[in-house]
Amino acid sequence: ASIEEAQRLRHNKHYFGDPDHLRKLSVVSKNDLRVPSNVKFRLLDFAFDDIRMSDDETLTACLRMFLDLSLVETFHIDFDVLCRWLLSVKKNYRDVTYHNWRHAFNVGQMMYSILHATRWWEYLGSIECLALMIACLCHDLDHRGTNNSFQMKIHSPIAQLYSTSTMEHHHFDQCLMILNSLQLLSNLTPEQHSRVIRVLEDAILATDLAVYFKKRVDFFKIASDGLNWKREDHKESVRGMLMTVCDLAAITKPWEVEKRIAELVSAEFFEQGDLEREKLNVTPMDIMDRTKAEQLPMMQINFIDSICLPIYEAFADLSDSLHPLLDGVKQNRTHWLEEAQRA
Ligand code: 5BB
Ligand code: ZN
Repeated sequence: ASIEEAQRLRHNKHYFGDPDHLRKLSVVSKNDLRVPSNVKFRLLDFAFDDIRMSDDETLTACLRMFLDLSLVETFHIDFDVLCRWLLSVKKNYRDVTYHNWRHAFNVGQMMYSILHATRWWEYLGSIECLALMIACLCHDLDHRGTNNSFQMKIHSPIAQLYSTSTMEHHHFDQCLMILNSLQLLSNLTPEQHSRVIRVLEDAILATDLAVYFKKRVDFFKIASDGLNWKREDHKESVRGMLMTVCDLAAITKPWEVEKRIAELVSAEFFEQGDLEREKLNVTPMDIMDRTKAEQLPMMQINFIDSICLPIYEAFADLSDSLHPLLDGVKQNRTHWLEEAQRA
């Protein structure tokens, strides 16, 4: 790339993609013969694991998912723009221990595989599916590896802007900025565009666990009384809960994967705990206190019982195809129990 081009790119706040890199991705033409099929990366597999994939492969996998859901076609999304947008999204994740691009990518893959397995994309509608896929890839943008209460404690400007769902509002802001600067949705009608943004906002805000606790009561009622796909309030509830299901899906994975990811979650919590001790002179809560690392198995069991089992159970009731997720949670519970007893 020429020096001018490099400078131009550096001055564009939200596009950080290396142009050669982009070219490599976008040689993939409209008929998409060069985007590996979903079979190659096992993208439809609930047990999907990204560990052996390169960063480039995660990006082409995203292209594959968007193509496969017919989103590129349906919304006349320019292929080069989609490539640039994906590069920008990836670049706007920080290199933190857990809440990084790989986490976002895994959440997107989980949404894609659930939409397929359940065939719910037919009921949800294409606008909603587009919004959900964008939401998954963007839902933790610019995460700093610290939670909402930490933003409050350090009086971060974001916490002054948003007193509840602090980081989630910020992730949504970042998402909008990148969407707008890359013009990903420029070929949508104004009505489609505003609908995508509405659904997107709900979906990203739904990834705040506090919101999940508030909204899950209604969802459990819908799941037990019967979901009616004609009702907008039912669909809205399902979309929010789907975001949580995808966000927490590490807990459904084969034990080796779950073990590895739980270590990452734990390490990031400990890093916040260290900051709280060193910079704020406060005693961190147990989950963030590395002197209490031996409690991890019991914490995971508590996490499974109070947060995960209820929601994966409700989804297994809504669709038989989602039973494997519930089975995965139960298997991991058994493993964590063994670990707890070993100690
Ligand atoms: C979660 C809610 N929090 C405010 C207090 C702690 N709890 S918890 O007791 O259910 C808990 C969850 C305790 C420890 C945990 O991990 C220790 C390594 C977890 C936990 N959370 N375990 C996991 O495997 C995963 Br995945 C998660 C989710 C981490 C992301 C936190 C942000 C959630 C957004 C939906
Ligand atoms: Zn997340």
